[in-house]
Amino acid sequence: MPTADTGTPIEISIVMPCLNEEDTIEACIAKAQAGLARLNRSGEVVVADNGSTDRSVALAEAAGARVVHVARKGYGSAYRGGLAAARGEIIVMGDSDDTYDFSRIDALVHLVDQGADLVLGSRLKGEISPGAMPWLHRYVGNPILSFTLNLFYGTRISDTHSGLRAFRRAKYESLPIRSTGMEFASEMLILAARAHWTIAETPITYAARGGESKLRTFRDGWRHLRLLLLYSPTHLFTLPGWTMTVTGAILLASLARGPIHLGGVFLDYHFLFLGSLLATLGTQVLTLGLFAKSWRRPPAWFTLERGLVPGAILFFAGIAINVGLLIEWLQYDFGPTGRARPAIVALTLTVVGAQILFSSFYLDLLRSTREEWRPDLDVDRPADRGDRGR
Ligand SMILES: Nc1nc2c(ncn2[C@@H]2O[C@H](COP(=O)(O)OP(=O)(O)OP(=O)(O)O)[C@@H](O)[C@H]2O)c(=O)[nH]1
Ligand SMILES: [Mg+2]
Repeated sequence: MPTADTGTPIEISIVMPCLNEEDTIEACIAKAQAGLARLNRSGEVVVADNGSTDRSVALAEAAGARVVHVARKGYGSAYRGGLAAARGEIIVMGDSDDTYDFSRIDALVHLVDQGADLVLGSRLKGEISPGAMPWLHRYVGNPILSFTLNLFYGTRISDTHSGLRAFRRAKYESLPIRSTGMEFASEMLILAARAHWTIAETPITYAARGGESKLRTFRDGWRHLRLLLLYSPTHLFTLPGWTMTVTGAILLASLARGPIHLGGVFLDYHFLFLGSLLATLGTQVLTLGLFAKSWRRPPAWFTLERGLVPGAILFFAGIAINVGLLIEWLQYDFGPTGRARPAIVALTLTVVGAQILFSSFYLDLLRSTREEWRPDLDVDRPADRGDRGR
């Protein structure tokens, strides 16, 4: 098998992150070398280590791998360092705990050859050996995170947490990945989806790992979820914001004149308060969503006046209702008027209107100070995509 040492261009780099995997690293490298031999392509095995304290590094070197030492801690950092050092045209990445069979990477590589931008080994379409994946990961964590990623980013990936993947190095280098931890795996998929990559899957077998797991279920699960939310202001702010605002507006409009009966259900002040709360909170969340989106690219429809006009209408409508109530009170010679309902509606309109007015100024400031957008984030949203991941 020709390798880097012979001076032959390297066709395939197999990159593995490694943190204290002395029980399995040799087996993984041997399987990777067998996989390259099966493909009959030139290749290298790169092991990315950032702090193993066991014999992993020595064993990896002795087994013929090139060990890359990465200064920064974390799974994502290790991969970023290892991938930056890889020289092959095609990259296959996977864990060094002997859970993935690197001797059978041919299916992944062939799909890259056929034009897929990213190929994922799917454990769910393939086989998961007994004891390889804890119940909590298999039936709770992975399905929830996969469902969320597919929903938010318009992909149809069965196994978003699969660590066995293949792609072209040049394509990978176009992704502005910044994760340092396990959420690296999700960030790669989000950015690939946004960049309209063709994503393919092939069934693989997932074996039980040797050595100790480095995954901390709740900490790492949260890091994935956090990333999924932060990359999608639409799902984090805009959709919940609209839901709250519209529900609040309906409650306020229905209860402004008096209580309502829906069958045997009686709705009164509490639901009016709830309507006020939802409308106020919803508007705040919506404006935060606009700010978040504007950080990347301000909405094309926005002008200061388009924000100020509806804000002023709502604000002054609230003030007008309050002035009306004041006049009524004066007419009652400062006595009780019992007009709490319109007062609640008025206060909501005033708060929501003022929120929109001031947010519009803030948004205009953001817009005028962000003439040059960050090029690494200036990519289309998944909703614009014609071809979704297959
Ligand atoms: N260099 C480096 N490698 C890491 C780090 N964390 C994890 N790894 C490696 O990344 C791979 C994935 O970690 P695992 O502990 O196997 O995580 P997992 O596959 O999600 O969980 P298990 O199902 O328990 O195996 C393994 O090869 C680890 O050795 C790290 O901080 N630095
Ligand atoms: Mg593992």
